[in-house]
Amino acid sequence: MDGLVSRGYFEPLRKYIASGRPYFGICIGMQVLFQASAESPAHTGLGLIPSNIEEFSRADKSVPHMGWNAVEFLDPAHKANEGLDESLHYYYVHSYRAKYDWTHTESAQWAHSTTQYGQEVFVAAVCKDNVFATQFHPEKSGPAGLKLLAGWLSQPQSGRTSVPPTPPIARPPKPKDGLTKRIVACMDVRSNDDGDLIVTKGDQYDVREKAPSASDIAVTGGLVTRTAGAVRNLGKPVALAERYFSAGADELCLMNITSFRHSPLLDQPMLAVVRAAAEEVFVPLTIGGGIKDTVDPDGTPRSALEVAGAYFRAGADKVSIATEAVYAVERMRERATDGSIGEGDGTSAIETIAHAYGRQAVVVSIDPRRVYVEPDYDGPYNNELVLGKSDGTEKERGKAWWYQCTVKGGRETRLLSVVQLAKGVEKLGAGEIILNSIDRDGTGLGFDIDLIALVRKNVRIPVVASSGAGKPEHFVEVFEKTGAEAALAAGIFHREEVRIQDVKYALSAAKITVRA
Ligand code: 1PR
Repeated sequence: MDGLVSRGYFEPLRKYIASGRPYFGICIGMQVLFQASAESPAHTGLGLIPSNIEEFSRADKSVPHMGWNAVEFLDPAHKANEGLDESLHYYYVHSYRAKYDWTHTESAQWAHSTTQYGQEVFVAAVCKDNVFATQFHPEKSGPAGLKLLAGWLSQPQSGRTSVPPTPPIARPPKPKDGLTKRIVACMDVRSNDDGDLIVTKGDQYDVREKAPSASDIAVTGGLVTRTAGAVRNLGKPVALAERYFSAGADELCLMNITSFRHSPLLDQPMLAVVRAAAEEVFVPLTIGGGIKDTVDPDGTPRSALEVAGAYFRAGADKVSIATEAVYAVERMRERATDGSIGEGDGTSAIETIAHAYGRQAVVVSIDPRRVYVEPDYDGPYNNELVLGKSDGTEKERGKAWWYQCTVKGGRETRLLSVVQLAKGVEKLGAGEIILNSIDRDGTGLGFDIDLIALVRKNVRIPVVASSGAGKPEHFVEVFEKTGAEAALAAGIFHREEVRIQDVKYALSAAKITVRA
């Protein structure tokens, strides 16, 4: 609303809509049609729909509502249902919603369809005369969303203004929670030894081949030396992103894994990758690595917010922060004098980006490692000890463990546990956690169920389980045992050992809702 008012668009937009010309609002573009929002009580909306936007209750679910959910038509015979399909899923990402109150006739008449999340039924789309708007993102809803947009764009002007011919009847919807579990394909991107950007994949974060190839043997001054193996090359990032989109991935991640080195914004090659991927991929795209304050080669300082902004404008939907998130929680804990988790000071990357773009746009990627101790250990983090069954080395069998956070892609450990980090970033304003495991990464042994269950029960934001997937059954296991909202894999998809559809068949067979 600030943007609309300061640019002088508020009144022209109201007049435009009143003139009967077509309006298609998406997400916040639907919410501005209402009177006001709890997200920013000091602002007023366009006020066309006489009710307010409120926050989801966290009592029974993770907030933001993030993922693919169904719609239900309020008037099944409605002409404008064309293009929307009750049997398909659409992508939602929001913490605030318009509650569907069918007893409030004036606003309920705007409601075109509803969606259920947890116990709450909210407005999925509004439609009246020339105005159509959706809470979900059609531009990120794969073929289903593109069909809706194409249908709306090809409607004749006369068709739009005459729909609906009579006001729809306000009536209670049938409650139906259609939120699916999400399958995420992740691409770790870095330059190979020739300087080309490639998708690589590590074993416990080591991305170099074990056996050096002929090209890794260097001859200097008659002395033959063997350097480390070549960086594993699993393909080109944009080509792989297109492949996963077509194969039915619900989301994609691109991680710049060498960003712990200097990562200027000027001529950042990852920006071009994101731009090219976003032109072909119509599901949410997360970009991670190097979301931090930086300095361009000409000396221009760039804030993390500017870096994130450049990725959003290039087509990313979410940015993922790892190293800076650890530092921010450490600073927050240092500021607290009473041993509590502490408070943010508004300056961290998580806070500044969440403030500008909303918490749903900020993901924190966590890289924890198991630390084995004796089962009767009584030191720091003993309240987070897991007494599970270790699949580690002989030395680790029969021991207990806790999970320690790392930075710079696992190169440095910090005095922070995974639970402290997860709770800290949630408080700072992160909207989602990608939970990796250095121990499981690339092993194919399955997700670290203990780790994911531990974090899941300590935060109320969505958790993406990551690292270790080796077969479709591992996805069934992680969803059944941990309550994670999404599961991510890399190696098995890159090497084409498992297809995304194989994972979805296994989940459907186990009665876990997925997007077809
Ligand atoms: O610290 O904010 O610049 O972010 C750096 C990002 O790069 C972090 O998200 C970090 O996890 C990632 N990263 C850094 N080094 C590596 C590495 O592999 N050497 N990749 C790395 C981490 C983990 C996942 C992987 C899953 C699934 N890779 O991205 O996709 O473990 O793999 P699997 O299914 O094959 O087991 P910053």
